[in-house]
Amino acid sequence: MMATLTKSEQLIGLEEKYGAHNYHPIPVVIEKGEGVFVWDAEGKRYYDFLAAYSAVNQGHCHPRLIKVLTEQAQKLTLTSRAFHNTKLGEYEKFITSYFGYDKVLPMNAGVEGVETAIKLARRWAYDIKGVKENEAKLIFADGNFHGRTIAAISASTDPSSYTGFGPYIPGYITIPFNDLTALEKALQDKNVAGFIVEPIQGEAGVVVPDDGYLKGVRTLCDKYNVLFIADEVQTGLCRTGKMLACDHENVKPDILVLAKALSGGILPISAVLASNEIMLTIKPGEHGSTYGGNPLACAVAMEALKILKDEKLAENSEELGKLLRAELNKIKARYPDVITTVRGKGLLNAIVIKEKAGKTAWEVCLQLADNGLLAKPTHGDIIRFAPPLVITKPQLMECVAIIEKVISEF
Ligand code: IF1
Repeated sequence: MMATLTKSEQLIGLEEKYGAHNYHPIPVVIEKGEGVFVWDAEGKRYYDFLAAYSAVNQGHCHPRLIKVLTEQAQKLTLTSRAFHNTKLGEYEKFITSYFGYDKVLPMNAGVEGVETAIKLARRWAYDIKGVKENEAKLIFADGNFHGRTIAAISASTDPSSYTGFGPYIPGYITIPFNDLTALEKALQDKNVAGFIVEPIQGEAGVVVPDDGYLKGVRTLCDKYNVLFIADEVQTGLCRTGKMLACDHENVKPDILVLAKALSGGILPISAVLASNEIMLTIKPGEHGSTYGGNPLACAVAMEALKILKDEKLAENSEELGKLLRAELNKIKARYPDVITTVRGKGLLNAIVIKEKAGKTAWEVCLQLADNGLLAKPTHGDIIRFAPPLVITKPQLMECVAIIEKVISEF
């Protein structure tokens, strides 16, 4: 007699049969989300320690976002940019003054924001810097992750991102992350338009550069008349304990790319912010997207940004991030043969697991799930811990207890 499958098992079976196999998820099927919690199809509750890779900084289904979403959705959702709409101008004014830039170009996915930044940098190089047409170069950091499009994976140094998808976009240079000497050497090439970098490398496993690195990048980009392009898709919007990761060193990138928590996990919204000089190099009809700047996204994004400040999420991220790392280091000290590294900034953190008796970070994550905490490994042995920024101290301590229990049983 075939045992009856649970609802979760049935649903996983449907994905297996009818969906592309482009992911290998932790075997948990989520049905409901609220704040720091999610519930699976059987009603089991978990702490979400991934927050959809920092898209749910405001917490799952934030009531203020759901209210704005449902109100706007009953009025107008999409016009395309063939016409104006009553939310776009209000949003553009709001977000440009929020971050201190002249203009914003609204897109949808984070990678579309990165692609837009690439196009702006090249266009600025030709029209303003005077680089010869089709000669513009872009510098990226080893270990980068900027998304899954051909232009993004052409910059990748991770074979699992680029293998089998060539030929790649020309005019790219990669240099070691956190290495100002290597950057200055690459900047000797007069055709360089910009340096695109994550202020903290997320996918690489929460790699935090030395203090002063971002300031050094800013200084070198000024010295060589090259655009400093910050991909803050994952590090931005209070995740690292400041509004932007660049704020830790008080540096202002020439082009700022935002996404993920710009909608608080409600719908895909990205934004590229820049000066008039840079932004106005793209003329009408030369770039855009069907949903870019749609009124639903504009309404939700304004509310998502207001929540960050109203609920002081940067301060909470800073304070609880310090507490989390202190607690993780205590666990590391007790189990040095399991945890080799603890690193992060704000509530973007990671631990490195030493494989033991054939057990890996994957098994740790399965055990964490069994104990009611969701996390996922990256690059095999690194586990990212990045809960929604609305987490409270008691909730964080409960999660620390779960992590300690699992590590002790490893
Ligand atoms: C997936 C990774 C994280 C990003 C940075 C641009 C993008 C991302 C710094 C593109 C997206 C997501 C993609 C998502 C998982 C997640 C991720 F594991 F893939 F690498 F966060 F580290 N710049 N990161 O982190 O934004 O187009 O996805 O909206 O499953 O691929 P997107």
